[in-house]
Amino acid sequence: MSLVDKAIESSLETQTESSIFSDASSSHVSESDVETLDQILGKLPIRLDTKKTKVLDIDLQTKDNKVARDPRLLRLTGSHPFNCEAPLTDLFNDGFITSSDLHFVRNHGPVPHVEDEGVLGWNFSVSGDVSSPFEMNIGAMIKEFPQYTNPITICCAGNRRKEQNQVKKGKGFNWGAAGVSTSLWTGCFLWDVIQRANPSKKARYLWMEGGDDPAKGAYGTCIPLHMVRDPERNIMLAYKQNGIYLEPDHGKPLRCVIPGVIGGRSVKWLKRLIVSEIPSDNWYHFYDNRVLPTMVTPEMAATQDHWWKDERYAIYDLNLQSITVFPENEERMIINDSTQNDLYKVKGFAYNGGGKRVGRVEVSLDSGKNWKLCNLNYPEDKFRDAGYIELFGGTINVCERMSCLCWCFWDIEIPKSEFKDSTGLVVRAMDISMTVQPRTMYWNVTSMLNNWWYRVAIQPGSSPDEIKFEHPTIANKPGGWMDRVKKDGGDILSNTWGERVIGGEEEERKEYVDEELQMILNPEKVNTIITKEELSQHENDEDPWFVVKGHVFTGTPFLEEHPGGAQSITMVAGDDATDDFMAIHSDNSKRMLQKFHIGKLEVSDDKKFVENTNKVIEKTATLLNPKIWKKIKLVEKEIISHDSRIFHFALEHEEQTTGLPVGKHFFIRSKDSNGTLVMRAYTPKSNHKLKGKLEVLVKIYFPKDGIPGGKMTTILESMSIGSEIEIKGPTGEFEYISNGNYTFNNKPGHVDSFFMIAGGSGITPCYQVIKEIVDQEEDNTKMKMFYGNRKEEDILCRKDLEDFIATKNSNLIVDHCLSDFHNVPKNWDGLTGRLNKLLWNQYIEEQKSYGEFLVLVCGPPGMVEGVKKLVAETGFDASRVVYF
Ligand SMILES: *[C@@H]1O[C@H](CO)[C@@H](O)[C@H](O)[C@H]1NC(C)=O
Ligand SMILES: *[C@@H]1O[C@H](CO)[C@@H](O)[C@H](O)[C@H]1NC(C)=O
Ligand SMILES: *[C@@H]1O[C@H](CO)[C@@H](O)[C@H](O)[C@H]1NC(C)=O
Ligand SMILES: *[C@@H]1O[C@H](CO)[C@@H](O)[C@H](O)[C@H]1NC(C)=O
Ligand SMILES: CC(=O)N[C@H]1CO[C@H](CO)[C@@H](O)[C@@H]1O
Repeated sequence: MSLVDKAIESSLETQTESSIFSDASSSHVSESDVETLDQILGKLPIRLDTKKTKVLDIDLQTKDNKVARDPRLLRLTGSHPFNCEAPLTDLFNDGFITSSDLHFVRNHGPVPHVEDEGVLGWNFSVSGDVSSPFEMNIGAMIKEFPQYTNPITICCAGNRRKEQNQVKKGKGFNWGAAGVSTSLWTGCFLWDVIQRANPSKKARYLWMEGGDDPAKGAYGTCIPLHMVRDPERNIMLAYKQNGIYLEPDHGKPLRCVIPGVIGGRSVKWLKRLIVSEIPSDNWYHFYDNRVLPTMVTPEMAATQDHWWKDERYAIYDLNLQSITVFPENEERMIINDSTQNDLYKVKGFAYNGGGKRVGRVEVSLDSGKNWKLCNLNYPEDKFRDAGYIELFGGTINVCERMSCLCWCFWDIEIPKSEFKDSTGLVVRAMDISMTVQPRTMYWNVTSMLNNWWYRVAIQPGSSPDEIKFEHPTIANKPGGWMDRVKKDGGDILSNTWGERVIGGEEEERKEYVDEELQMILNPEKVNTIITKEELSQHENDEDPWFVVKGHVFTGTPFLEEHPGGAQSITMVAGDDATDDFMAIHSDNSKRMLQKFHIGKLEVSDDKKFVENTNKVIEKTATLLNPKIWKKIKLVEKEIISHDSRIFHFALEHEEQTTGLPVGKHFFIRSKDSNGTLVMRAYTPKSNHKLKGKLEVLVKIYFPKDGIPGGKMTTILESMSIGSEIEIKGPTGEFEYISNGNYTFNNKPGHVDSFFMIAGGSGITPCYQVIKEIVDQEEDNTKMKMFYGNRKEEDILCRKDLEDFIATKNSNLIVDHCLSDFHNVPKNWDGLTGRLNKLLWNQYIEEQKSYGEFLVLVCGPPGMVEGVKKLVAETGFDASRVVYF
């Protein structure tokens, strides 16, 4: 007889006694909705060969490239680290026990990798304020301590955070309402293990540390020791979930499972247990899992450390929560003469912290004036009633405790007619200490433990008989009533949740102002409608139009002047350029767009203007496409000096080249830690003939003296190996062909010599041209470069330049110049100071003696301005200067 059969058999034997908790309401629950214990256990264990998980493409690019995952999971922090929740309805439909595939995941970094064979040998230690510290492995733990299997709900403290972020953005990413899951965990009672080490009487906390390695060192936190001691709390050391070894995302091979407490304390990949008189000193313990007082602003939190060090604001027990699942978001209901008396079953779940039972759940269709009592179903009681059951190598011993450590389900049938004139359905729970969920949000800077009434708004549908439901927010997607109300200028936190109340007292409404949109619109053009037909006729290089935020702009008058060159405009011709435009332009540049506004694009569902990043990747011979953002993966970060790096990226396949003409550049873009898109142009160090790879030389601008660091360089610096960045191009007005032939502003030309002026990391475009000339033996174009840096150690590619000089002899001369007089080395034989008029004139005279020449300039803004001034003052022909 299998374990499951045995479990079911023993459960049937003991099921005759009814639960002491069976209240009147539970008899109203229709049987079809409630899983029996047989059904719950019959689904388990979920066999490996029927699992839906596999290693997904998106993870192949990251350090988690061995971790199988369910594609239904919604990623909340991009591809990596992996933080996810299931779609709310899928989570609910999975039943009382959530399969490990759909269980929410909170990771701070890459997932440690342990093979099945390594599980039993995994060591962990117990030390600190104990008289007998020890280390043991999981195999010994299983043999030497009683083993238990228990259903336990784990919930992230950030569950429903997206709602708080809608009110005001705090710290932390957007969780929907499904950051909660329940599984059967197998392992030992943590106190049994701690007790063996004989903790001191003065010990108050148990620190826990994982074997992972996120940004701030191994994740660690703590839990008050009295909770560990308490059998009603049932804190476990678990090595199995739902009958099989833990999945990597859920802590393989060993984790703490701390019921009734925020999920952040259930440390995964557990390595160390430390008994102490004081709370953990781990970075994550201080700067995570706290609810700071509501008046603490993000700015105060960022600058005043004492808020984080105050143990009073650390959160342990979860708070009371109830969430509606049905009606779903965007669900529709027809209420007419023939349907109005039909019953609709509203359904959801609830949970509470500290083992306290949810005593009642109520819903209201009139904003909380009148409440209806819902049926409540506690599947955990079925385990409680069943006595001892052996399952998965442990004993189910829920019968030994009164605490409620799992979620419960509620439902109520309501005639459809009652939804007709309602503006929304709110739900609230009350626990057995009569604590009730609050009507208003307790906004806090970490946006944790958000548990105000869960409100499903009711909106008119597409016909007079139809209504439509809206949840507050949707994980990982736009939409929901909070978003709508905000755009309508409503106050989400008002008495009516910001809704317009028909026939009611009209609240004062703020005009919703999209400030960025206002900056770019010409008030005289906002009512001119441009059809898509018209727009498509301007998908060309001569008279390019483009779209930003639903409005059409002409790029034609600006083709000449645009600092990024005509190509940065023509590459978005006929397209939606919103993201790119917003990412790169300052408020001043945004205002300049007003002049080029020609009207509003007609609205329809045409998907052409939606994101162009998701197009299918074809195996093209060259990477770059001026219209499509492609993804490339970071494979190596080479540290050149304290602030210079060469980032090595892998192209889409090994035979691919970049397709970047010599002298041109590309854009890379990515989101910063605040989710704002940042985009910058770069020229690579690697050659266009190099296959499968791209090397980008970057000087990192670190934050200093209160000045923030470079936006893009900060992103690049923090990229982990295996993560991706988007690239598009080529762009630029200048292209070097060979033997002195080039094109500039689409016109061909020929030179005998180049005079290059480079500053700092601005060497890269000049470097490209030099390398091309050096590589072609017969190319005798002369090159003179003035290369300015602050200090000698800032000089980039010095060795390469020396090798080039050795190859090309007198055809390449580099004058190094240091601008920081205080740091010129004693034996320095180069120039000092900056490029001045005297030097400029000398260089120009020398160039004239070679014949035709162009000046190529690339450097920091100050240097470029300096050159522009020299050009103007000396009356030099500006059309012969290329600014990269
Ligand atoms: C666990 O500890 C034992 C004894 O110190 C050691 O021999 C063994 O290599 C350790 N196992 C692992 C996987 O590190
Ligand atoms: C009411 O709506 C249902 C569902 O759309 C439809 O089948 C039915 O014919 C409607 N009845 C009346 C009286 O309009
Ligand atoms: C993110 O936003 C905060 C608050 O607006 C700001 O202080 C911080 O500099 C931003 N970070 C980045 C990387 O832009
Ligand atoms: C350079 O351009 C000239 C015309 O300007 C042309 O005759 C010559 O073939 C070109 N050389 C190369 C190598 O492209
Ligand atoms: C401290 C803080 O930032 N509190 C905010 C809480 O949310 C309200 C409602 O939007 C803001 O007005 C407060 O500034």
